[in-house]
Amino acid sequence: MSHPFEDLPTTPTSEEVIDKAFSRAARAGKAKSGIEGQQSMLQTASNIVSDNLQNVVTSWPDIETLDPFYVELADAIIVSRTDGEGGIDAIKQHLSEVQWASRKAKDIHREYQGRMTSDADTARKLRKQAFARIADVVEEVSDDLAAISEARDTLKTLPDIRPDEPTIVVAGYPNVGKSSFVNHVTNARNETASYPFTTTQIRVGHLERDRIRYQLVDTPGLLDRPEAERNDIESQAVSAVEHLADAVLVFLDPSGNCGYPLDVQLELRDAIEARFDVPVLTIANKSDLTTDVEADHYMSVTEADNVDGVLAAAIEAVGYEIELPFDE
Ligand SMILES: Nc1nc2c(ncn2[C@@H]2O[C@H](COP(=O)(O)OP(=O)(O)OP(=O)(O)O)[C@@H](O)[C@H]2O)c(=O)[nH]1
Ligand SMILES: [Mg+2]
Repeated sequence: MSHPFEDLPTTPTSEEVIDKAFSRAARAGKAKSGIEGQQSMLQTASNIVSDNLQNVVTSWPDIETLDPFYVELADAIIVSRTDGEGGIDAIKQHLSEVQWASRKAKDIHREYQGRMTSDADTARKLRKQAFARIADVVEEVSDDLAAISEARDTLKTLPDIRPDEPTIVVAGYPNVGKSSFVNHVTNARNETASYPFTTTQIRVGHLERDRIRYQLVDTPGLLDRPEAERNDIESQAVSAVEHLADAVLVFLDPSGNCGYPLDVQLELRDAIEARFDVPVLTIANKSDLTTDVEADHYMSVTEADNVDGVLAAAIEAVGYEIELPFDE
């Protein structure tokens, strides 16, 4: 189980990078004396700074090669966490600043080492000068490191969503029975992962049919009201979900017990049908109360009536075919 941001290591602060570099340098300096001691200190400090900053950059997945679902979702999440500033492009920029600082630390080393050859006193002075410049360079990217660190902490908490797995998205107004359905058919309340997404979370459950793993995505707070009521971030999250969905189930509650009149529920269904390029099935839930609406399928989750039928229809709509290696 993993998503592309799961293994991102902690991002160090600029102070941590500087402290580590200079304390290691002090140790390295003690092992030698005179000019050599000073040179060894500079080399150690420069290496530690350069390597640590480089690690920050290389630990990030290559954004260009990520599945568009993750790019879009990460973008929305990072923007939402930084008051509308940033997004994936900002992270790329921060990473390239850190990359610059990593190279700069090496350059400073190169620039000074040739000059630290006359006598120990001069070497010491130059080494101190070089340390100050290295510290300045790291300081200069402290905001970049902080932004990367924040993005990393947020992205790590993404639920494990597999863009490549056949996916059924469950949509519909609040209280129509979406979660009841997902919990019923995935039979795994514990497996559902949530993402705290502004007011919203994406929940994921899994089930297996004919040895194919299907992903069920419940979208409370997202695909549960008119598009006009969504803010930018939520709209972007919907775009992310568009990349993900292989079929969409729009749940209706014709009883109106959910608290929303049927006509607005049908409008939402029409909007989703217009927006998604994959099969969209209309599912009338709470058939134990009423079935007074036109729909593709009727069920009652609480009475366990035709829930499996709806699931089978969804799987059929996904139409996923596994390619067997021995098929001719
Ligand atoms: N009578 C009846 N009630 C149902 C049925 N399915 C779900 N409910 C009830 O409807 C209420 C809402 O169900 P949820 O599954 O939480 O609805 P939801 O769509 O996930 O709601 P949000 O998470 O708020 O978007 C609960 O009290 C369920 O017990 C059904 O088939 N018949
Ligand atoms: Mg729910």
